[in-house]
Amino acid sequence: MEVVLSLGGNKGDVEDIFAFALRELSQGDLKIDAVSKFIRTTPVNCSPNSPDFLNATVIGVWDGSPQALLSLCQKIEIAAGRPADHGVNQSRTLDIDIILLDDLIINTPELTIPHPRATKRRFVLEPLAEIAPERRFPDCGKSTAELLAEIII
Ligand code: PH2
Ligand code: MG
Ligand code: MG
Repeated sequence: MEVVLSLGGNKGDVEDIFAFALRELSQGDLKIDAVSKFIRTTPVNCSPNSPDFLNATVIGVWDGSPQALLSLCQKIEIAAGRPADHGVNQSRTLDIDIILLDDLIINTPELTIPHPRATKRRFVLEPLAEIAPERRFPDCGKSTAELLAEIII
């Protein structure tokens, strides 16, 4: 399956943490094909005075189940120092979100794919447009570049 992941963090040495995450994803059997630049972004829907984020996107190939990929991402977040019982949109060392998995649409209590907010988030679409501008989102049928052009702020 072709996987699109979004990496984000705004606590600690996030560049080093992203490098760690990419190594761990590879060792966890994700075959990484492309990694965007790491971009600095303004916090969205976070408490006032939250530090800026570093964001990036990754494209890879995954041969296991969606649930196994989610478990791998969560294991790496915890290894990078993010508590398992973190609050919503709290500052974090590492967040790994699964944005797309082939053209699958998944709605289970654990996993919603495509990621429900990805199509409105510049911090996801901008780095993704660098590595996969033509990639379409199966729920709305639009490409990354089209969705990015629709974002006003
Ligand atoms: N992640 C969030 C909420 N807000 N803002 C930025 N700039 N970058 C993020 O990765 C981010 C966010 C929830 O995971
Ligand atoms: Mg997130
Ligand atoms: Mg997350």
